[in-house]
Amino acid sequence: MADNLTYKILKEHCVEGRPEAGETVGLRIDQTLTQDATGTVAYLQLETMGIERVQTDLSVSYVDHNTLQSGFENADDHRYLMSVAARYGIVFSRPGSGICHQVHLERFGRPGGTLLGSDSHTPTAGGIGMIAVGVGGQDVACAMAGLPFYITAPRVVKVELTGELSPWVTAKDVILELLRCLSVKGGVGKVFEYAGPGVSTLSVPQRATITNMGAELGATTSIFPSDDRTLDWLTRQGRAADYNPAVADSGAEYDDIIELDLSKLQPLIALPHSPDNVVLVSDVAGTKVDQVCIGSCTNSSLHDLCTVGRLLEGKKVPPDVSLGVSPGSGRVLQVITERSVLGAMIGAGARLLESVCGPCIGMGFAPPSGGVSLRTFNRNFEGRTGTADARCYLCSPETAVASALAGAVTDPRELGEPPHVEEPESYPASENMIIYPPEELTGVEITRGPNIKPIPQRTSPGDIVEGSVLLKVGDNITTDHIMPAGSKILPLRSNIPAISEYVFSSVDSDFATRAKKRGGGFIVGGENYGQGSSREHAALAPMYLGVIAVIARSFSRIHRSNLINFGILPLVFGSKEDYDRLERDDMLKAKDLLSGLDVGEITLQNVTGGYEFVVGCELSDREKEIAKAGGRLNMVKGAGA
Ligand code: MIC
Ligand code: SF4
Repeated sequence: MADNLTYKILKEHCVEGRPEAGETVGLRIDQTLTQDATGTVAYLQLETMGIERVQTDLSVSYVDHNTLQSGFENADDHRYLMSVAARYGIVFSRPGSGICHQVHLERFGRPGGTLLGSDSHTPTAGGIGMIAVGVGGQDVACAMAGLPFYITAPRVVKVELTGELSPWVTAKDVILELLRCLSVKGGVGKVFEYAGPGVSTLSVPQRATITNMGAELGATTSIFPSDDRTLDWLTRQGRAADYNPAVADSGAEYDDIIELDLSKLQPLIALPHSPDNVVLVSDVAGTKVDQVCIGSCTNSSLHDLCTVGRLLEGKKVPPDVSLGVSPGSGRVLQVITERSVLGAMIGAGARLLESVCGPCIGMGFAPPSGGVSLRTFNRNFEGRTGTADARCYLCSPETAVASALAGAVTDPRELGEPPHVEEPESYPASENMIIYPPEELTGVEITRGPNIKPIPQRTSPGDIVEGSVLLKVGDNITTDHIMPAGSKILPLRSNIPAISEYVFSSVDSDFATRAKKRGGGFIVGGENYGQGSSREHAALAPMYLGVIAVIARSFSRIHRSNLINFGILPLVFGSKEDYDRLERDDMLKAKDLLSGLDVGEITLQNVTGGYEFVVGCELSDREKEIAKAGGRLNMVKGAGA
């Protein structure tokens, strides 16, 4: 049978189950990545698994999310992560080395391989032909321990690219167009596989921008074939030996096909507060901007930053616009310094930020009250910038620069001829930022600071559970709503009791107090509950507060598995009416929970409302076992291969 690229890689890595859409399959994972904000909890779990050394071909621990070090907490986390890496044979990428996805693309990703990362933008590596999936830290810890990664085999959508991008239209506009057409729920259960004659017109960094933001579609992952352009780019990174042609069989079959003519696209922009709220840049031209940010794992490649530098050369950003630039990696920063691109940026009035996530995750550079922030990033959820009432827009670096210079949203086509930017023949190695583990691992001490607390655990649920509805929310609730990030909360990622005080704090400041007072209860949500980040804190912290189940109309993939992994049941409403009539504070009771888990349906009694309703609980056999054990950690302790 002629396989598409996705299923070729899945079949090569399948160790359990049948690789057919809808079936649960166990995959061998070649590489893993973690970042500091999800990594500490992932490694605390790895430590309980009783392994001597990681079982993957390569595992990398990055520090890129929280490098503010406004107190001892982050510095201690970094030291812990560095010592765990040395202890278990993991490569450590020091703070300043760059954003995990950009660095992984440059240095480690391999076409045709599998990568599992505790960050939702792990699919960036699909830009060089990897099956790269974002998951919670526990799944990554299990993969490092040599256990298979279980996933529902996806449906594959072929995105047939034809034509070529017009001047000033970019890869960002390609993915914004898909978001405009398909929405933030459009990719659930799917892999987007790019194909067609348009592929060879896109460079690796452009492909990576597209696969990165496939996460915003809710997709399992996105992938491009690897070809001569991939080989050329890897060669410049000094990694020609890692090249491997990864392509679909000719005549490969797909579940669906989307046709996209690149030449028809125009510059696009996502309006507040969702990445799929997309319109033409020209539709909102003239909107005054207060701040412009260039960077993030979506748009901080060398090509992007050189383009920005060339556009800023000899120009001045007006005093009422604050322009910030964060290069994607230390390597990118080094080249833009050597090529005088940085000088052009500084001369124009840009502020240089560290080569980390920074403003993207609300770590500094927050906009002013009610301010408009234009970002080349991938998420513009309400409050994520760190300023509750800011209005955040997402666009390409080209649109961002045109707008920064004009002080208002501007179509980049007004800038005349686009600059031509050449990739360097070879990138500098700058190995000092990457620390390889010692040959001999025994005797390495793990260093733990006082803010690093053990992971709380849940016990198995009984047959009867009861509790009240602690909170009722609407559609598309993000993990940023459930467990906000930012400079105040991020330092608490290694301390679940402390971070749990902030659960839903931006939605309902009394949530944690109410949950604790009532000894837990239920959360009620609408469609696509838990979209966005892979942070398992959005499950772990509610679990710590006693949340028994989330009853929603539908769930995002990563958050649903995180809930199951930490012993919270993801229950699905049978109808919109059932969702509508349930109210906050209603008392709910389930009498047949365990048998209900087996049949996939649980009857809930609304004691306050005086009626019963049935919720779905469709779990795979493996997930049922996890739910009955009260979470996966109870099952995998000491289970390392
Ligand atoms: C994000 O973009 O929201 C993050 C921060 O990178 C998260 C991970 C986290 O919360 O630590 C993600 O995308 O998974
Ligand atoms: Fe970092 Fe932002 Fe990318 Fe998340 S989306 S990995 S916070 S740069």
